[in-house]
Amino acid sequence: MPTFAIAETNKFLKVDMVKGHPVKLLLIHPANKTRTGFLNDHSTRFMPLGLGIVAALTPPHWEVELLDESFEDFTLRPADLVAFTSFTSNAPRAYEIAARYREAGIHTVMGGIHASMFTEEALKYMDTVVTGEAEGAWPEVIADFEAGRIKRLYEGGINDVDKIPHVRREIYKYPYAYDLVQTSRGCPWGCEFCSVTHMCGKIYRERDVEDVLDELEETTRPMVFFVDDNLVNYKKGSDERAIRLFKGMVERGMKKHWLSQAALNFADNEEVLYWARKSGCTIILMGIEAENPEALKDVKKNLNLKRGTGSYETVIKKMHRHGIGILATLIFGMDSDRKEDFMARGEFINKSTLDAYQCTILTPLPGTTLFDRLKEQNRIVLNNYPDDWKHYHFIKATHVTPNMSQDEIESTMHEVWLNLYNKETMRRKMFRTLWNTKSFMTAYWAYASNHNYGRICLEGVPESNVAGSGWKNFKHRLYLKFTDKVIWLIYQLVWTRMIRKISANR
Ligand code: B12
Ligand code: SF4
Repeated sequence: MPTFAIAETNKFLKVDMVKGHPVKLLLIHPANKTRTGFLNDHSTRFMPLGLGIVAALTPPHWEVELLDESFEDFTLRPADLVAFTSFTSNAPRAYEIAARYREAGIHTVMGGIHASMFTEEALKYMDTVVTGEAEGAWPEVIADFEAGRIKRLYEGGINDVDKIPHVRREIYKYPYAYDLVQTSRGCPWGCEFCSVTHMCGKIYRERDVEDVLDELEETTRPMVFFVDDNLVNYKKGSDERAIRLFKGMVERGMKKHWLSQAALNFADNEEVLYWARKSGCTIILMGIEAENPEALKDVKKNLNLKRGTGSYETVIKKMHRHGIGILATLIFGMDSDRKEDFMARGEFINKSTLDAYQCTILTPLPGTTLFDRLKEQNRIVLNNYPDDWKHYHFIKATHVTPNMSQDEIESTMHEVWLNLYNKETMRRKMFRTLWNTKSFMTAYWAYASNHNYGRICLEGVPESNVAGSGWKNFKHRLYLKFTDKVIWLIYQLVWTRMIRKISANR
């Protein structure tokens, strides 16, 4: 008997294991189809790590399948229980798919960041909602479902790191370029625009290094993304822990190229940088946010204020000396920002030795103090929820500032994007990275990151418009065409071959 039929009859009935039917859990990672820039390339499609943990917490008599809409369009497929994870910007799509399953009488569950931050809303569209971490709730959800008494709401809370299981990686049947691994959770800084402190707690919770190394040995891809919010925390002993982790990777002979997220303190200890590079660190994503202290104050980026904006170049230089690149995130649309501040921030990026940059519009994510403040000030303009959540991907202005309208924010941002993500600037940055880091790999990663993010921000803008100011000049045109060919060749040789290899191993 197909499991689909079991589900239809079993919605609130006790699941009868004695009959020996495998029960099927379908995990869904929905994709926001209104913003396809995130989905066009292997390097911007990432495995949903939370669902790998949900799978790991599911008893072995369950069959588990993952449907990732970044790779595959949704089609209604058999399941007894359907579980979603979702960012805010994907929530409307999760609700749309859930409606199809609910119509078919199949029980739907949603967990993850959006469901945790906007629980009342999620409860309207799902049969069950799990807030917080799966580790604290999923075993109970499954037991209750099997017993025919599944509840509407479960609270997973924040758990001891020893409870985190190894991610069940065989569910990732798609050709993801990176394996995602998390070594710590939590952040005490509470920047106004960020949900991490609310979702993951104020205390850094660091996993045991040997356990992380064991999990790393289970990964199959040559590239790893450590998804920690700050790989080297501001906790006593964090440097030593990081060194142990990186040294461990070298000693166990892992040949990985990796990236992660970290703050300015990443460059404090030369030994951390040395072992990071030796273990395969290529680029570090860092929340620079702004070059101007007033803008940092607006969003309570105290971490950078404490160090001072003058420390940026020293940090970059130290990382470069070890061959490590820096992928900076920068925010536009703070309260004090005017058009000239947008342009100045763009110019700062251009002139700085930052290798790659993600320039986004300040966005009030649900559950953040920014959301509460802007809501109270009646400044959120895209607020027809849940539909408007689809615009909360940082590329669209969802609020107004005291100095700028929604249109002004968007058109000025567009100008900044064109200045930074044009072919000429990206090529210049790439050669500069090569010069500064003496690493071909780092230069290529930085270039690829800029290229990808530019494509995401300038989605729909014709290629000729992003060519660069010199596009009309013959010499420049020749130069761009030549470098285009070289980069395409490298892409074919290295990247495409690797993706094919990963696909063949699935
Ligand atoms: C890695 C990461 C990315 C990666 C990969 C994303 C991916 N596919 O997983 C990349 C770089 C692509 C990315 C991009 C973006 N990201 Co991001 N990202 C993260 C980060 C740092 C870690 C996520 C992670 O893997 N954590 C580890 C796993 C284990 O945790 P988890 O997913 O939360 O899962 C746990 C619980 O939530 C729960 N759970 C999760 N799902 C489910 C499902 C069920 C059924 C149950 C029971 C439980 C459950 O249990 C899990 C285990 O405890 C988080 C910050 C953070 N600390 O969470 C931001 C974060 C998720 N990103 C965020 C944002 C805003 C973005 C971007 C919009 C930014 C941008 N414009 O560049 C884009 C959007 C991309 C897109 N495609 O839509 C926000 C999301 C806020 C929100 N309300 O949606 C976060 C929270 C950071 C922040 N600033 O607040 N991101
Ligand atoms: S932006 Fe970074 S430092 Fe600030 S709260 Fe979020 S994770 Fe912590």
